[in-house]
Amino acid sequence: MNKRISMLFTIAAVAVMGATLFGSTYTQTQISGQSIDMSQIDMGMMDKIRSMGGLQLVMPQAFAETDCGALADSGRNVVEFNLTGESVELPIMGGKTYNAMTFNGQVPGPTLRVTQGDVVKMTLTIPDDEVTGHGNDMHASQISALTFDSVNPGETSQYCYIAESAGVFKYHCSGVHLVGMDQHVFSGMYGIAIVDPINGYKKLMVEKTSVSGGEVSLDRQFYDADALEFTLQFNQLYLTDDGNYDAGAMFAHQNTATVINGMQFAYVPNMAHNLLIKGDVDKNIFVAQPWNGLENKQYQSQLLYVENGQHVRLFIENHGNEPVFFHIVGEILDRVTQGNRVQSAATETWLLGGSQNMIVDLVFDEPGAYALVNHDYAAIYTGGIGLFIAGDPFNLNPVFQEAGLIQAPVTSYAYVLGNPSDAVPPMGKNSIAHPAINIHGLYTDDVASEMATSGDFAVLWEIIPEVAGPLTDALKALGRF
Ligand SMILES: [Cu+2]
Repeated sequence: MNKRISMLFTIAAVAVMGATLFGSTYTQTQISGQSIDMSQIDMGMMDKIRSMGGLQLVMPQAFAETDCGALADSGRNVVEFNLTGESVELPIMGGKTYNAMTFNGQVPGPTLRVTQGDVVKMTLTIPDDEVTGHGNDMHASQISALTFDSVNPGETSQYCYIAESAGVFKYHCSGVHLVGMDQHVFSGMYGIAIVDPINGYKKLMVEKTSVSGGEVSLDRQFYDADALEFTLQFNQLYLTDDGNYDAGAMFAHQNTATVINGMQFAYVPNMAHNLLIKGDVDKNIFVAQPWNGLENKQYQSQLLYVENGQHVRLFIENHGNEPVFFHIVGEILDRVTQGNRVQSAATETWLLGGSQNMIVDLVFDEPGAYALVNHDYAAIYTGGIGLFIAGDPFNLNPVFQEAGLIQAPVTSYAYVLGNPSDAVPPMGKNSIAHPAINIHGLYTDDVASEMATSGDFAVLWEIIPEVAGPLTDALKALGRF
């Protein structure tokens, strides 16, 4: 470790310790800033607390509810969530790799999906040969922060909590007793938990207008709560040229890349799309296609396919140090929800600070390509962009039919090519199943080959070479090129 980096680590550690030590001072300041109206205080309650020995005695009782044994028999549904901390090498744009830290060999970590009121039994295992300890801080829980302390190599820890609040919640490594937390998170140790509302999601109302008898009037459209769902997790990379975490760059807020679900430009066209739309695998149809070729396997970029007139639900989390100005070029966000509360409707862009999330509901009315972006230009040009393709904007149904891939026209290309697995959450209370899911994401080869063996996913790097011939013939037969 060179001197500059080692000094920065010291500064990081001191900063974290400082925040921990002085946390109580901040709280004190905040409390003294408020005026307390004594007439509103329940004196009986105050006496009870005093007779119990003060607030400290009440607290352990509340935390005791998170005991795994007691919660297992509480009549609640128990969901097990098993994570393993693993340091691995993963690719970045430009044919290089970086030293990643992961939960279960993938970035982001697996998405946990539960229903409000479920018990989550979280088990974190750190293998013997892992180079460092790791912890896991689950934002969906409401338990003592001490629970999230790190686990040493060769050890396992477990805690349980009730997922009481609906919404999207981050989870992330807490470093080694908080030290290096920034390094572990920015190297890949983050993910989300989706907590579905116990009564399900709400119908979506979209305001439109219609014309009748020469008069324009409001025409509200209602969509069933069931939706086609995607997850989009924003973050940054702070890396040195040789792929190590650059703490100096992080402290200076000088990120080297913007990633969505762990990758820069993960959801842009690839050579198969070039072939279908331009008749040539080498003719790029988008300004940046860094993950173009089949040799990229699970890392080859893929597109996000939706139907027109379909209720689409996006679970979005900002894991990064920079704000996300979430916008979809060509669309309006029909509804924005945080927690289980609607924050906005018919809005163009919604701001997410660090470790903040939202659920966006929308409907794509017109066939076309729609770019989802962090509308910070520095973020867009460093990888914070992806494409939704709605309906059949490139008139490919005749091509797919001619090539014998489908019998009848399809309402989205997902029926032929599937949607990328890293953007598809587990099925929940009001999920519409994706027609097909392909293997895509910042996975280790072990994880990708396990997925391929399961038979649940389309392995496009094996399928595309088989259908490239028939597709080329179909394009020629239809006189496209
Ligand atoms: Cu870690």
